[in-house]
Amino acid sequence: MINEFKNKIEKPLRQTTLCFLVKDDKILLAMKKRGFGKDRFNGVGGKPEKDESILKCAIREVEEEIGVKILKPKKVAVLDFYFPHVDLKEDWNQQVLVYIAESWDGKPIETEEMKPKWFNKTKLPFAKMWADDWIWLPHVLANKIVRAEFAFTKDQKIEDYKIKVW
Ligand code: 6U4
Repeated sequence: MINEFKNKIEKPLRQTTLCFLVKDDKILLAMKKRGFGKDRFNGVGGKPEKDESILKCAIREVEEEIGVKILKPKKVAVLDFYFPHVDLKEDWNQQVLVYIAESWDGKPIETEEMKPKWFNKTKLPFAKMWADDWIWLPHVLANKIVRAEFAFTKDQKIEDYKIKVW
């Protein structure tokens, strides 16, 4: 299923970023207030500006969306998301580079885009998150590296996936 759809996509997936702040047994998620993924808890991120590196994008997005400057973010996962039921022109298919930051300057604040909230790592609100998160996020929180691909149904449930964990 994923391979069949992949063959129809002629250009590389566009990349976006997703960053989680982690402190001891806590992880910071943020409620997305608008745009793609609205009304879900997620890490913080978005798309790069023209000619911006993906790492710079990760740092900028966290600063813009929750007001903190992350220090030494660590890349922990690469996730390809495919939406076979959405017109290619909508450009929903994307490769998300996931980062964890364990140190930062400032205190997370609510902005027009996101409302941050701390959760216990073992009590994540998966019912209010993207349908893929329960599959890969626990590995990342257990200090593993993840490479995965997901295809979504029309109503954004998981249709198919592959995951490799190191
Ligand atoms: P901006 O640039 O912030 O105005 P917006 O439409 O708000 O655009 P976008 O496209 O920049 O959002 O970022 C999408 C965000 O959602 C990225 O942080 C990656 C994340 N994301 C996308 N699909 C996801 C999925 N299936 N599971 C997940 N995060 C996903 O956990």
